Amino acid sequence: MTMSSKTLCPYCGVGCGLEVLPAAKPKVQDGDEEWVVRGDRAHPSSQGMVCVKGATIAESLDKNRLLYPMMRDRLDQPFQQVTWDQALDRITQQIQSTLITQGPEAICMYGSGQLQTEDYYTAQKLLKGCLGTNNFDANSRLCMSSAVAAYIQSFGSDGPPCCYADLEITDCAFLIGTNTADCHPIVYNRFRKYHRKKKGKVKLIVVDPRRTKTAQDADLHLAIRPGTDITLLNGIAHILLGKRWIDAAFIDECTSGFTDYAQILGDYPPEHVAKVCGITVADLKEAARCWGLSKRVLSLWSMGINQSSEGTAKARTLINLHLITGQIGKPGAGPFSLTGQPNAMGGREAGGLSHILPGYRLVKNPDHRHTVEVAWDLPAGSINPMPGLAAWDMIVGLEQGQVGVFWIAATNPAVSMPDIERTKAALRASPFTVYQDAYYPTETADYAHVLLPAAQWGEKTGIMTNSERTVTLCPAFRPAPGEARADWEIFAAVGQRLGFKTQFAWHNSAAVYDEFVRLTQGQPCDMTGLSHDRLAAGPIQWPCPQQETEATAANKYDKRLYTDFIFATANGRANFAAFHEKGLAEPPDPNYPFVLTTGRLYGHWHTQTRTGRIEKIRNLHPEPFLEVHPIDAQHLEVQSGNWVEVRSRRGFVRLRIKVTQYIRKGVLFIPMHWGALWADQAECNALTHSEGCPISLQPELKACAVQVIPIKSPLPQPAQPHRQAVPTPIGLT
Ligand SMILES: Nc1nc2c(c(=O)[nH]1)N[C@H]1C(S)=C(S)[C@@H](COP(=O)(O)OP(=O)(O)OC[C@H]3O[C@@H](n4cnc5c(=O)[nH]c(N)nc54)[C@H](O)[C@@H]3O)O[C@H]1N2
Ligand SMILES: Nc1nc2c(c(=O)[nH]1)N[C@H]1C(S)=C(S)[C@@H](COP(=O)(O)OP(=O)(O)OC[C@H]3O[C@@H](n4cnc5c(=O)[nH]c(N)nc54)[C@H](O)[C@@H]3O)O[C@H]1N2
Ligand code: SF4
Ligand SMILES: [Mo]
Repeated sequence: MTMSSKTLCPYCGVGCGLEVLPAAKPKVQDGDEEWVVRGDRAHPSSQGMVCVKGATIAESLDKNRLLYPMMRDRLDQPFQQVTWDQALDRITQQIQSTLITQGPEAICMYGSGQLQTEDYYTAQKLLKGCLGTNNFDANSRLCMSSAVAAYIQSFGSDGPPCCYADLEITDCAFLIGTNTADCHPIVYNRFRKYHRKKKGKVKLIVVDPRRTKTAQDADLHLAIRPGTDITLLNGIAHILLGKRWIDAAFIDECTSGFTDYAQILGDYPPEHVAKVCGITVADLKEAARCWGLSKRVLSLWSMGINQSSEGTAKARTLINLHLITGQIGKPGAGPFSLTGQPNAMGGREAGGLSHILPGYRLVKNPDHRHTVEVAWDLPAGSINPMPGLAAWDMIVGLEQGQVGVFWIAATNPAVSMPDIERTKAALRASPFTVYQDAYYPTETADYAHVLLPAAQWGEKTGIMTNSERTVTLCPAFRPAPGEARADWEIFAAVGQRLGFKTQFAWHNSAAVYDEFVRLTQGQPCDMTGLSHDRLAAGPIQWPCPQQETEATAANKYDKRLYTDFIFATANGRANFAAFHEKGLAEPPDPNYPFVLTTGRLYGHWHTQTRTGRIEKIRNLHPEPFLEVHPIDAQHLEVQSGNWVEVRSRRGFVRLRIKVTQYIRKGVLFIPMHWGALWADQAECNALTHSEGCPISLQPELKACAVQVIPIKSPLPQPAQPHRQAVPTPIGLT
């Protein structure tokens, strides 16, 4: 009998340990569950817990998989099944001809925090090293890039400084722009148990325009107007400064820029702040009191902060509160950005955005480029000194005919990008799109010239790092279906065909990982003590330098960064930032009077490629909807269940409404999970815009201006089962 395998859940950035066993009952038909999944009690991050997504993952593994490479010349043609050699030759030729006609800048790859570290690393070597273009970006640009930019600017380096153990020792958890209960359920469970046990003694503050499941448990819920976070945070700091609830010694010895910051705080008296944010002065003061008087304050944040036209400024302004109070580098305290995807952290380590390089290095830094070029055995100057195109800039590049090869892996941009009609038009204009995914159909497959079947979780061996820097080996426990291959193998095969034989000579992913960790030596994310072999014995948290191999054998999983209060900046001090709020990129006006926000539901994962194929989860969230406050519903003369059309300047959707007290008046919410494959005209990104943060280039997916029009005749078919039937491509049997 096959033994159980220990691995990591391939959904969210909590990174729960899973144990996978072969099912006792034999498989009767395709799609039947072959595997039993349960929580791994030995995993330090999750301690045996799992949520509904992790628990049901096995049901999706064999449904609607992409099995063979397929190709076509034009998007209006059907796909033809081809061999791997044919597909890889075609891609190689297109890269070679594009290099000649348009140069390296016309080659783009758009990847994902769902790739494993080895996949990410191989792609960086291919694009940034061998091809000489930094045009590798990932869906993390829509997700984590504001947090990355804020950490780099405030502390001198990326890297969340906290760990999950902090959830169980803090005196005050400040959750801002995060619906942790639904989106990081096991992180939330760990805190909630502790919060209940310490009733009254430990505070939970939640800042969110919606009264989410997370906000419902809060001691204090600040339901601020969308986009007013900076005003709120500066308002809290104003009170802290006034009351002298600050750590003057820490400010003096460990930070820079306090004077400028203190000066702008003068503009944030409580009455003004309460008015702008739409909260009471008493609640604002209570929040400041918790920050000022709690011994340990831990803040958690995710998309309500990052997905904003001032995302970096928001995150830095939150970090300011930790600096002014000295709440960092000690147990139970610090600014903790929760990563969304299972290996968004690994992507950052491997250099998986267009401005960074492996080992937390920067494209713009000549020493960093040199180190990487030497490690890759490439001539000096191979790596371009300028950052490449960020996610949305690739769409603009397609529109302008500047892209000759667009290679997409492990993401579904025809649903998840902002301003989706514009995105789709750009994809239609692409001369050559390669789409590498595990499933078929997906919305993005419609826009591909070449489809490459990817082996997914459980079918390839690789590494993922979770939000608290814990690194887990995810071994293959089942064969890949059809001809699917690991992403890194596909990238390496193209690299070899392009003539880079020695650069891509690895025989397995363990060798890829060994090469990658060498590039982390001496960096904040030093992982030179890690290898597949070592991680086979269990997960390990970084930093883990080679010389610490013995010490980390007794790893307690509560490593923190900056415990010596020396930061990764040139002078060792953390930087304050002085930002005023600029407001939403598209504020409401008389024509478009509502602010629409978008986000997630507990059961579904993003664009439903997996969760839409799991019955239990479909039953949990059967169809898309629009949340409306009762007063707004009254003005619109609509009730729960009525149909409405929601329009922005870019597009429209048609949905049923759900009237709820749990949203601010004037604010609406649509879940992001329903793309064209799963419902008619319910894609929330038909409405969103592409304006982003000027520093992190992360789009403001959390707010756009819309109008609502009741419609009389209900539309046919939201999530219809017929949509899940797979159209059989020509040549596929
Ligand atoms: N169930 C489930 N879990 C997931 C995922 C999933 O698809 N499904 N995806 C994973 C990924 S990749 C990510 S990035 C994370 C995202 O995790 P979260 O960030 O927790 O999820 P979201 O629902 O996108 O947004 C969080 C909250 O931001 C609030 N918000 C909107 N505008 C503002 C604002 O201006 N200020 C403040 N303070 N709050 C605002 C919204 O009301 C929403 O409740 O979840 C991860 N976990
Ligand atoms: N309006 C709005 N839009 C949003 C957001 C929002 O809050 N609001 N959130 C944004 C954020 S934070 C994120 S992270 C994105 C997520 O958006 P996407 O990345 O587009 O969403 P997923 O559905 O997770 O797509 C992942 C794809 O990878 C495939 N896959 C899984 N494993 C593998 C593998 O090992 N190899 C390969 N090659 N493929 C694999 C899956 O089949 C799936 O098609 O959406 C963004 N878009
Ligand atoms: S909390 Fe996240 S990592 Fe844990 S089981 Fe759920 S989806 Fe998977
Ligand atoms: Mo994300």
